[in-house]
Amino acid sequence: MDCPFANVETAAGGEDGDLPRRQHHRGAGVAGIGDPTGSQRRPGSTVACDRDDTCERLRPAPAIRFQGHRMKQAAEAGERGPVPIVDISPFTTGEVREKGDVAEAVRAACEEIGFFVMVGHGFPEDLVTRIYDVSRAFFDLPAQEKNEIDESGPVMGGLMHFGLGKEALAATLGGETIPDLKETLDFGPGFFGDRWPVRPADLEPAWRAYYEAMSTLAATLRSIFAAALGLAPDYFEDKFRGHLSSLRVIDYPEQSAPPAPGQLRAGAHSDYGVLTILRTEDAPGGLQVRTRAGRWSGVPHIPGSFVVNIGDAMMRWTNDHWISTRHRVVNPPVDPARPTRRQSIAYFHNLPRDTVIECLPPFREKGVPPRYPPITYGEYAELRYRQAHGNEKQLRLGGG
Ligand SMILES: O=C(O)CCC(=O)C(=O)O
Repeated sequence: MDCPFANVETAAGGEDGDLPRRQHHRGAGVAGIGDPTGSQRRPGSTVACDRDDTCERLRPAPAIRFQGHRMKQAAEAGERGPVPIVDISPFTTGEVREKGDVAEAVRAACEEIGFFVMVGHGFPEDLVTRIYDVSRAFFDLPAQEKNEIDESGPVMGGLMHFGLGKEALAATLGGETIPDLKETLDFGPGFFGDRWPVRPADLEPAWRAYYEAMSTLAATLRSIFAAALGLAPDYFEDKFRGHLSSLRVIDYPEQSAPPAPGQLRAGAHSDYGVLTILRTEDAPGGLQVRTRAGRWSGVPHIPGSFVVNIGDAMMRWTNDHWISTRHRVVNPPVDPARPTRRQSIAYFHNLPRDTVIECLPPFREKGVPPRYPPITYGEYAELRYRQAHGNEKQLRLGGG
């Protein structure tokens, strides 16, 4: 709960996330958790999950491909699942018109669901394997050794370790919720943490290499966002100089005992920052998003892809035109024969402390005040942190 990176906003209260796993266990072929309307879907719109009976597994929307300047829109997304797949490669290699097509696909995704599955990104896969393996090696250490790394500490750019049950993402403005069934490591060059452990020896270099490469990918996304918003390609560049981004690796262990009622791998929340780039793992008990219609839908896992979503700061920046969508990680089904451990890697792209978030030019209307007053990112992050953790806790941001 002390983690400065905790992405908190919305409670699962009153939603089906509160149901214990056994209560929403359904048979194959029937839409699962949190989808009261699922059984009325058009035939072929979903495929029953063959491994995970706590969620419906959606057939992914087709990747957006480009033929000449004509983009094949993933218009079927509504039928096939709400999260579109966007191939961003033409943005770096394509013609002007193709770049525009990518920007348009991203704009539509950000307006409609706030999530997309990004392919064609060019991120080095060996860095993913490296951080995955070395983090797994840490999580496999004896608890006593892991717990020598604290949730916070005096080291700028240090590591933070949150043991199992130490965070409840669905904790909201005042609401207490049951802890998530996960263990995490966090790091940001601009955040205080504890020392890096002696073993695994490659932990710190692997994390720093991944962070650096992710920051480059985030820069590409910034220019896609600028194009999507009709802004100059470098519009966001000075605003992100010295950005306070962070990395988190999350271990969702096997569940040897049934979760408590309402307990999830990660409770429903929205991210409070600007943009999240997530590598998921194809294991039972995965990521779901809450659609505008209030339905929970699985996010497709495409090997080698990243799930991109915008956070509350971006929603505020766009005067609520782009949406920061609630998401959660559900429990795996009870099946002793199948491994269900899952590990994901999240890069949270955030602003520097002094950047002011105020309604972006495309959303300013003459004579109509924006929904939110200008606020620096530092003030905003502090506000959100206190909302989630109480006034006695203080967010320790670096970066000046
Ligand atoms: O592990 C996942 O798939 C999602 C994690 C997440 O939403 C978060 O940590 O904010």
